Amino acid sequence: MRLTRFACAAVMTAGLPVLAMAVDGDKVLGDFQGEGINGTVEMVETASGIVVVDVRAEGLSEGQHGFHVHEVGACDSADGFKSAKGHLARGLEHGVMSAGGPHPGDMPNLHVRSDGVADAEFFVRGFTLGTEGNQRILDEDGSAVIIHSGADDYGTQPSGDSGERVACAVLETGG
Ligand SMILES: [Cu+2]
Repeated sequence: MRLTRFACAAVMTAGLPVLAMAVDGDKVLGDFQGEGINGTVEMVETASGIVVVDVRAEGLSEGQHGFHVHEVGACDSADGFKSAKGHLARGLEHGVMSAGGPHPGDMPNLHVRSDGVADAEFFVRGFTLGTEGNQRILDEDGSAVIIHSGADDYGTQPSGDSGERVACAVLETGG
């Protein structure tokens, strides 16, 4: 039985009321590492099975950046984050444009404006934070989230022609 509830709180910021929404459920968290890049990613699985992804990162170049869950929970900048291995694929093809796709770990491009900040929240149906099933990301060797240098074209194999890996976050279970 998965514990899920929604909690909302009105927060006063600079005199403006801001509705801060916290989603409770199975959760994983990660801190990005990368040259001059800082940020966090949080994923919460809701009662519907949809995962809410909340990502914020700074120090990125302007433009679109491929954003995926990769197979192994290891981020080593010395090897260009190759230690995270390929996409969490589970026998599927990469990209929403592929008939045999997408990979469970495929997510939308992050859009970054001139201030170098990516700040996004979106829903994912492709993977689960549970420990069973073919679409689980919390398997024996963990998983990592990678931000790429360029845009994912959502079709080219195996990673959407999205370029080098510029940031990496190992996913860890959180409270
Ligand atoms: Cu990737």
